[in-house]
Amino acid sequence: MPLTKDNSILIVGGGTFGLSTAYHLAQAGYTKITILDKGDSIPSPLSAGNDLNKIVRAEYEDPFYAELALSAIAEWASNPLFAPHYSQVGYLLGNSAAAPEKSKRSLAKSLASIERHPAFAKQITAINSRDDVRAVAPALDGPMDGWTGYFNRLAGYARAADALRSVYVAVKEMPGVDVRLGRTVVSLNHEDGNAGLAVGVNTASGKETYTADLVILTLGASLANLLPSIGQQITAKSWLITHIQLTAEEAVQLEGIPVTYSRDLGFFFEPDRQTGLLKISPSGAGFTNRNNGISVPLEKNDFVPPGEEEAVRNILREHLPRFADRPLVNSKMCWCADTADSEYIIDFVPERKGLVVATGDSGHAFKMFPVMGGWVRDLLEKGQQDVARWRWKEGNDAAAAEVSWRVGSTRDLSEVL
Ligand code: FSA
Repeated sequence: MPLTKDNSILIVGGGTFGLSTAYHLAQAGYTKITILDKGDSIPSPLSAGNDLNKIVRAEYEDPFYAELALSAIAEWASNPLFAPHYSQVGYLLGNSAAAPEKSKRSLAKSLASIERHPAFAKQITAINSRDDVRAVAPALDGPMDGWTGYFNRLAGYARAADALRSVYVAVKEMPGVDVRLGRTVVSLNHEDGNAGLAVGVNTASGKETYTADLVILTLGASLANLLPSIGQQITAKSWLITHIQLTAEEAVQLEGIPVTYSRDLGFFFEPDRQTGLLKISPSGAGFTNRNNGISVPLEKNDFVPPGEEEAVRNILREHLPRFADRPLVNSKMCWCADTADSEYIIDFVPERKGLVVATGDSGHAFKMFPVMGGWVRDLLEKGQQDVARWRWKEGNDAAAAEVSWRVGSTRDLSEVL
């Protein structure tokens, strides 16, 4: 039976994929959309998008994603819902002298995806010397000796939590959208003699059941908790996100600095203009939390794994040494849903009528927030996934992911805590 705008649609998870999906469906005139989220507020503490800021850039080793990210940047720059949360400060991407060859190769490939692309004409400057860095980011006064890479002006960052909040506020006012918070989905069952699904929910005060023609699971790295059949296709991996507090004066000195990513060390953003918080995240291949083989996020994430503080201080010493000893604040582990090939999974679940997943961010999805819900809508309306790379990935083992832009190897938190 083809989908109509009056079919009931339940979105489980009000994070990045979930809110974008609700927004696109409501805009297209769907009339019965319900979002369920476990948190008592949106953005929910568990959402990876609940973060001060995220990188927005369109250079990819794969031109397919470069085009999608360009379409997202166009929305970030011009759609009044997203534009207040986007700062196009540019992206300074490179490798310190000691970076592994792998890192240098991946960067050269990303650069190739944009060098001859008309959208990037006059936007890219190669960085081959310390003076080249100074010319584009004079406020970075660390050694950065032998640092090479490029500066891309058609990029920047999104104030991620703010963007989620705005879309949430907009969506819940849209006709046909209902949001229920404090709802933990614990079961998914097919109703007897009916094509729809019955979704069992725990709340603080008891149990509820929701029924819908279509259920879309947008649970990020936590998806395997509810849908074990996704099995090895996604692996929850976490990275440290932390901040240093700058004074108002210090923050002004760094106003407008590009998002800076030394592939082998990590990345940081301009200080938040409201709070003076400067976000930093060290490089690495991520930390898993394996229980019986499959990695799922921890509930409590306000810790710094051993060695990671030193990694953050290295980033500061290299780029902004005057802050190298500042205390780290609001540290947390941010959980991504990694796939084996870093492709998203946006598809119907085989053998489960009416059940859809939109997941597998693989650490590169937030920038797509303005457009990703449109891909889910396309899937629903076509009734099948035409984009082969986003299909359900039976047999793929995300644990074997070898991601070109990451350095080091994945470790389980049980080995380090
Ligand atoms: O798409 C982007 O530019 C995000 S990169 C941020 C990052 O921390 C990765 O560097 C890391 O390897 C992991 O994938 C989480 O996201």
